[in-house]
Amino acid sequence: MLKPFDKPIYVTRPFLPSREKFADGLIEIWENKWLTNNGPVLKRFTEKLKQYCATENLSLFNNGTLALQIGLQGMGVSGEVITTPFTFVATTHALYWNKIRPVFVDIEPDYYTLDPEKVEAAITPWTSAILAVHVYGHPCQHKALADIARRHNLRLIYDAAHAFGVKVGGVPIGLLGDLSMFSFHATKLFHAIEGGMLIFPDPGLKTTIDYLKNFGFKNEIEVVMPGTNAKMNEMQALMGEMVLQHMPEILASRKEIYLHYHSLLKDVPGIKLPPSMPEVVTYNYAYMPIEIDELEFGMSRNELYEKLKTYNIFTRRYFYPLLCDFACYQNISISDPLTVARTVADSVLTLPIYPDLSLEHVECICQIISSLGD
Ligand code: T4K
Repeated sequence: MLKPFDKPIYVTRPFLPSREKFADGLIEIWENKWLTNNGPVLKRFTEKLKQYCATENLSLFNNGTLALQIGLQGMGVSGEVITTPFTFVATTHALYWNKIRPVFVDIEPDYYTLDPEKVEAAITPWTSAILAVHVYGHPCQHKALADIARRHNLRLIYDAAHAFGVKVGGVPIGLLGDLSMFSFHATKLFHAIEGGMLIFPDPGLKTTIDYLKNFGFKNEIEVVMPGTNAKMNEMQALMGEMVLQHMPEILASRKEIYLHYHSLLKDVPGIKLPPSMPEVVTYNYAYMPIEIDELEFGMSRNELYEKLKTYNIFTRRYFYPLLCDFACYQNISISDPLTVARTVADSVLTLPIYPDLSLEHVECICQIISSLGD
């Protein structure tokens, strides 16, 4: 039997900038005595993100969930929204808090993003938008979705929580659609401890979104809409600013790890890997999903997940169970059988991937996985 790891290997670990540099940044914040509410570090971070994301139209938040919730509210999305069940719960929660009915349709089997044909089939007179997810950073089929949205006069909204740094045809992914939300949570390849960002092509949306994240205040004495409190603070902005400087190394090391996994697992019977990305995509290697075929591999996904824990390897079943199977969404009626989504949710396992994970550790993880199969 192969030896367990001495220390736990988690599905992810946050990238941390130098502690000394972060401490220098804290001195600046201490001197400013400005901790939140559109402070100077946040303003500087915003300008750097505008450059990185190639847009003027963005707004920062304390987390991605509230960013998406406010984005939907700001755009006045209502009625029914067609969305995926194969995502993190926050995607649907953002609809719930806007009193929008989610209509779950299936995903496609290669990259696990919304199947455009299923989207079109689910449109009703009450549909107002499509909420698609670039799950694992895999870009959705944008052309097909945008075509459907245009023909049926629907808004096209992306949950791009996993997709920071992804480009399609050289264009940053946030520029696709009517609105994109990015999560800057500690578990993401780019993070601000916690945080979120909205990007939107309509500059007119900015004022509304900025009011909504600050209680609806227009000025000291006017509240023009029922907003909430979803502002990013100065410590978050400082972390984000520092991590942003390291994006090229973060992406390069994730790529190396991802490709190493692929080369070591591609011939293991019963393990399916996502196909290589289309040429036009610059990927961010956000997650390392594999699918387990129980018969061929000789062990179920759940058994493998449990067995790996005995080796001190903590993989995750992102995203199982399907969202529509959670108690709070179980009563929503669904017409689509969600065949692909169900199969993927029951067979997928996301393996550890983060910049500090050594290639030697990747080799050990793959040896252990291979040894557990038949
Ligand atoms: N849409 C999508 C598609 C999303 O995936 C998410 C978030 C959202 C929307 C909402 O965005 P936010 O509001 O979160 O900005 C994690 C994250 O909390 C969540 O942000 C993320 N998606 C989701 C996919 O994963 P958990 O419950 O799996 O995280 P947790 O705490 O179990 O962490 C996973 C592992 O990461 C740990 O076992 C160890 C490691 N870890 C984690 C933290 C927080 C660290 O090493 N250090 C840390 O500080 O949800």
